[in-house]
Amino acid sequence: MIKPFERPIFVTRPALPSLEDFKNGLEAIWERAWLTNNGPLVQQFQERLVKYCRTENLTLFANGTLALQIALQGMGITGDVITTPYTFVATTNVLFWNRLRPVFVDVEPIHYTLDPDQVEKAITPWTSAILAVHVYGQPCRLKELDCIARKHGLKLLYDAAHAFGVEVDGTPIGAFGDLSMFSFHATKIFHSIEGGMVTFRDRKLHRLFDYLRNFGFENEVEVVMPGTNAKMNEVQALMGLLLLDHMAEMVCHRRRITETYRHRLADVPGIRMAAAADPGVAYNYAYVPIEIDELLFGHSRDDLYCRLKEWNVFTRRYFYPIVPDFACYRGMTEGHELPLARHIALRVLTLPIYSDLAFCDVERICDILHHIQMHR
Ligand code: T4K
Repeated sequence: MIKPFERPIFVTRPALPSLEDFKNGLEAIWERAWLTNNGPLVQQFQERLVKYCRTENLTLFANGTLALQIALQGMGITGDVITTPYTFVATTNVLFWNRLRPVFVDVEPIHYTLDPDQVEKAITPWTSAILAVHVYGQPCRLKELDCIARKHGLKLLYDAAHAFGVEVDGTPIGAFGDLSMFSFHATKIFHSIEGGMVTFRDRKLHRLFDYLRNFGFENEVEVVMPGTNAKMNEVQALMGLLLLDHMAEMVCHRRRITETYRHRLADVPGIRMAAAADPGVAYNYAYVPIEIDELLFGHSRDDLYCRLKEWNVFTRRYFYPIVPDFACYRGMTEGHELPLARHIALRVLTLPIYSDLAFCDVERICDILHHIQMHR
């Protein structure tokens, strides 16, 4: 007899370092009484990330949204930006904040990332950039997007919010395109409570981003451009530093969770796990998306989402609705029908995965899914 969980099982829970280590770090912060404005821990975090990401061209921010918003501004992107409708709304919001026009084109059905063929068809004289998303941490079709961007002289930016730690043929994912943004939000595989980072090709952007995230200050008496405040603080950096040591083991645990789901759900009619990573990709197992086929499963995706709550399992419909269906973006699809993005958004459910999710809990979630399917 399967029982509902005694406590809620959320789609994710933040990874946490040992409280002892965090307290020690806080004590040191207290002694220094240095909390923000490029403090020693932020500098140390930056240095550690330079090694981890294997690039000097990297800037830290208060969160991923501000990181991408400032990146677009700093790179001088104007006009139209071709982007994906299948993402978290922040990807599109940052375009709006830069007075850029999002041109939504459809996604491909394997990893749900921007479809390069659709991108090429949508290019006009007003297009200045492509903003693609490594959805659930799965790399976009990098070579094709790179070719298109070069051929048409467009900037290529990646929202890599989900993709920290991913490598393709031994190259860190942040090395592709002109710039990549990573989110270090508490719900991400790796985090600094809130936080964000960009990695970029053009090293001149370094100084620019430093100005833009710190009011445009050159020194105490000079402001060289109208910047904003998007600095990471010391407590954020402390969390990031402590978790970075555990990155490999966190990825390993998540890989085993994903394999358990894949194995246990293989024979449930109407449930299809999203495709595994392509050969050559070292994946970070950021999310566990499944697709529900209502006819075979016997319940719609939304019905399953509600039923799971009765068992105390809180999955998420990332990403439903698609961005152009939000009130503020409605009517902006201009002839691009987006059938695949809509189809996927109605079928995908992301299952719980996090660092301290026990394997017996994963087994129980699978038992519940079997049970719901059998009692249609
Ligand atoms: N681009 C993409 C593609 C993104 O996915 C995101 C963020 C961004 C850009 C922007 O990056 P940031 O500016 O956030 O750095 C969450 C996150 O808040 C958001 O960061 C993330 N994407 C998005 C996919 O997921 P919500 O609205 O689903 O969060 P929330 O509060 O409902 O949390 C989800 C679950 O996590 C909860 O059911 C419980 C659990 N949780 C959450 C928090 C905050 C905890 O257990 N503890 C916690 O502290 O957006």
